[in-house]
Amino acid sequence: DKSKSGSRGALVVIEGLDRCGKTSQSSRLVKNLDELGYPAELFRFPDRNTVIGQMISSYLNSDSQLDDRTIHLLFSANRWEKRSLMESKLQSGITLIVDRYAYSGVAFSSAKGLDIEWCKAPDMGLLAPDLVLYLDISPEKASERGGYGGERYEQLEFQKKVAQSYQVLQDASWKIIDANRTVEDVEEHMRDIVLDYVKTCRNGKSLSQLWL
Ligand code: Z5A
Repeated sequence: DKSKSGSRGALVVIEGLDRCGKTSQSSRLVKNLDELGYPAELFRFPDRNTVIGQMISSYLNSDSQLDDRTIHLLFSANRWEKRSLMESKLQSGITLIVDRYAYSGVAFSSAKGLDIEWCKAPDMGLLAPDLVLYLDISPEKASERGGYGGERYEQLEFQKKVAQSYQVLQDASWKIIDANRTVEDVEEHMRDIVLDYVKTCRNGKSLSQLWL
C-alpha cells in the first residue's frame, strides 16, 4: 500500500465524444491504480443518483423537456453537489477518476448554440483537474460502436459540433489520447500518464479552482 500521510490524490478527468470509451477506460484505470497500491475511486457525471441527477436522466431519456439553459444549470449543480465530497476524498489521499466533468457541460451546451462564456460561468470555482485525458475519436467512428442512438444528443451531426466545442476548451491540463486503438493499448497509455500525475500530486501540488 502506497498511502502516504498528508499527501493528496490526483483529480483526473476523462472526456470525449459519446462512445469514445470513457466508461470502459475509467473503470480500468481505477482498478489499475488500486492494484499498484494507489487508492482510487470512480466518479461519473451526470451522477444520476441524486434528485438533480434524476431530473437530468429523465431529460436525457426524453421523458421530460427542459429549456437549454435550465438543463445546463442542472448539470452544473450536479457537479457542485459533489464538490465537497470530492475535495475531502482528494485530501485523504484518494485519486479520483472522473468520467465527464465541466468540459462536457460546456461542450454540449455550446454545441446547441449557447454562448461559451455563459456556459462556463456556473462551473467556475469547481475543483480544477490536475489532468484531463481527452479520448480522441472521429464522430463517424464513434457512431459505429455499440448502442449508439438511444439518448438525446446521440446523433452524428450533433456530435460533430460537440467535437468542435471541445477543441476550444483545451488547455495546458489536457492530454489527447488516440482512442482508435484497442481497449488494452489505450488502457496502458492512460495508466502510464496518470501514474506520473498521481506521484506529482503526492509531492505537494496544491488544488486549484476551475476557470478562475
Ligand atoms: N452531458 C451534458 O450535456 N452536460 C454535462 O455537463 C455532462 C454530460 C456531464 C450522458 O452522459 C450525456 O450527458 C452525454 C453528454 C451529456 N450525451 N452524449 N452523447 P453519459 O456519460 O452518461 O453517457 P455517454 O457519454 O453516452 O457514455 P457512454 O455511452 O457510456 O460512452 P463511453 O463511456 O464513451 O464509452 P463506453 O461505454 O466505454 O464504450 C462504448 C462502446 O464502445 C462499448 O460497446 C464498448 O465496448 C466499445 N468500445 C470502447 N472502447 C473501445 C475500443 N478501444 N475499441 C473498440 N470498441 C470500444
